[in-house]
Amino acid sequence: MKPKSKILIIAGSDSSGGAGIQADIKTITSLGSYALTAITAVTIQDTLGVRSVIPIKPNDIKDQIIYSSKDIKPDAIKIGMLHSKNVIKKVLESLKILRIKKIVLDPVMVAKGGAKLINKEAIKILKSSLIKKVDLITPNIPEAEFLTGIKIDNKEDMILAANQLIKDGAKNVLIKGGHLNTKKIEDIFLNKTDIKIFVSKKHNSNNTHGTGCTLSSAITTFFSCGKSIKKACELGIKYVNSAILTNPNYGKGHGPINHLNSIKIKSKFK
Ligand code: PXL
Repeated sequence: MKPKSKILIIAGSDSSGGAGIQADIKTITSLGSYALTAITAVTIQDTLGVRSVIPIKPNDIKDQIIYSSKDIKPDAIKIGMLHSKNVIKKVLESLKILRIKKIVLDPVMVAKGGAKLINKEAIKILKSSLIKKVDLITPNIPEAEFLTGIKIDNKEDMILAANQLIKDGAKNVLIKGGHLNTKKIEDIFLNKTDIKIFVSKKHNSNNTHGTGCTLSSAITTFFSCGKSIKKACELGIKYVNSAILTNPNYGKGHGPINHLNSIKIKSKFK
């Protein structure tokens, strides 16, 4: 089987393999596409938490992006952990040079164990510049609260925050409802003219490390292969839901999900 598309991942490395660029590569590969990478930081961590973060120099991040993409042109880009203002500036410069049409941004802020993966200055520029340059942003509830200043306690607040992000210049927003204390998980997709609430079963599991990275990579893969951004969100959510359900239960803390669960989705995806 040949890869269906080529995706550039700009994100951090997770040594435990469940989140970050490792989750991205596994997701993209298991859904049948090819992954190129630009690593923004190396984290040292296990399922119990992040021990340290080693940043990669902003210029070296830009060089990874440009050098590899000039040779193998990506169909789409997935952006994850961007820890500082200078990293975001270099990513913005790179996007301008590459002119790739399909871009998904997961505004990564905090790891499952609570470690901060971005600083305040960076959040400012992410909000003022980067969200306008991408097709979709996929914040979870704490990230959406941080980006909008809106306290989110229910579905109505999620819709309010998503509308605020559209006003701020985002093209499409998917706010993930997993942090709310509800019976089912409700994720809200919204743009200027459309709203869709995706409802999924909640699996009570401690093994949800890397769900955000996995979801945004799955969405990018479906989007890169010609699905609409809304359909790509629906398929990505299904992929993550089934990855949680079939998690391998590794490690003593927040364990990884199962990236090898793509079989059912694949037949739909043809
Ligand atoms: O899940 C967010 C995330 C993103 N990127 C890296 C991470 C994590 C969480 O641990 O380590 C590199």
